[in-house]
Amino acid sequence: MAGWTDLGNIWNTFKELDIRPLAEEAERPLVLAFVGAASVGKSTLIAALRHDKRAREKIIAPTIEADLDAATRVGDADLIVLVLDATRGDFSTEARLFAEWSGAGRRVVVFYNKMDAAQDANAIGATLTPWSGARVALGSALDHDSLTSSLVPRVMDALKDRRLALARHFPIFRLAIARELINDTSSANASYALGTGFAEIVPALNVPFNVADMIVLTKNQALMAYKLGLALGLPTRWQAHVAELGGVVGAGFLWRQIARQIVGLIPVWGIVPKVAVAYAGTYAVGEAILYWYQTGHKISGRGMRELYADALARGKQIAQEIVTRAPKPALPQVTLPSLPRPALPRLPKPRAKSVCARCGKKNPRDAKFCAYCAMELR
Ligand SMILES: Nc1nc2c(ncn2[C@@H]2O[C@H](COP(=O)(O)OP(=O)(O)OP(=O)(O)O)[C@@H](O)[C@H]2O)c(=O)[nH]1
Ligand SMILES: [Mg+2]
Repeated sequence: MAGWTDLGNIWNTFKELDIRPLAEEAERPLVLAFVGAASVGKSTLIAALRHDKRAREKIIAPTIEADLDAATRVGDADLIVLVLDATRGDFSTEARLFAEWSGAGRRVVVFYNKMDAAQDANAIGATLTPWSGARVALGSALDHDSLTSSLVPRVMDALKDRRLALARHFPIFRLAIARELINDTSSANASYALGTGFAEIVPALNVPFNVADMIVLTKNQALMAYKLGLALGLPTRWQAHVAELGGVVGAGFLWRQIARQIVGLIPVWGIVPKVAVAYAGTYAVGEAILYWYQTGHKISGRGMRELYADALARGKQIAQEIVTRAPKPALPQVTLPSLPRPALPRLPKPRAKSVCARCGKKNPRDAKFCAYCAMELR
């Protein structure tokens, strides 16, 4: 059972979570097939999928490359990317294949490559008819930005149910999918905080949640951190995530630090700050992990403060939006200071900490692994 001092520490929460289904989903094979005429840019595009991988990371991206006359090689690939050369005009073979695949219920994204070399946008417009209703992207396999803005979102949309595997095996999708995970979890936590009613303040922690809130919000955060690690290509063992990300997000003080900036406003604003803190605390954890991924470094103290400020600004805005949208619950017509203190369990005295033999950092006494370096604690 986690003690008060552990509340909000996402790394200690792992012991209680069943993360196997997530790991299995992220590892389940996902095959992308690239089909197109000779020299259309298939190999270049497949190579571009590795963009954004970590230095020295070995990626095994399961792909199939097939010419138009070998299109049956797509087998049962999860997604077919039909690659067209935007500088050419006759796509009748491609149109026939597309119709076949659509009829068979296959997932297909059509990609006009070599847009950098295409002269005539009108001519391209005239070739769009066969793909009506399909996901169509235009860009250049030589230009990552064009892929990020066109192909990446359409493939993500086609493979919504396979996000973790897609990001894990094809690094070009990682940042976009990580952002989606962060936004989804932050919003889910904000909605949860809204649903649990008026703000209460946990005395010692000084955060506007009760114990049950803290446990649920922190679990969601822990799951998000784990999913992010999976999406960003970390090993599936959660201890490996603690080792890489433990120091990155700190040992659970995020709620408190976010809350400290806002908690005094609760009597004035009612429910909004609580929802904003739920959003911002989660968002800041996610962004700190992304910062680590992009730079290989833990975010600096100053960077973290900027991140909080940004997270909080977003949190307030989103909180206002969802509070306005939500059906109005019958909230008590009293302001907080006049409410009786909720009957919370008494805080136990801070317990002795166990010191990590490897890094010397202190951990809660009942922790089994060091939150900073994942060393097993005795
Ligand atoms: N201008 C431009 N050239 C590209 C683009 N994508 C690929 N190319 C070039 O097109 C040529 C063929 O690219 P590949 O990736 O080998 O094409 P492929 O479809 O794999 O070719 P095959 O496997 O031989 O059928 C290479 O010279 C690439 O550099 C693009 O977006 N713009
Ligand atoms: Mg090739």
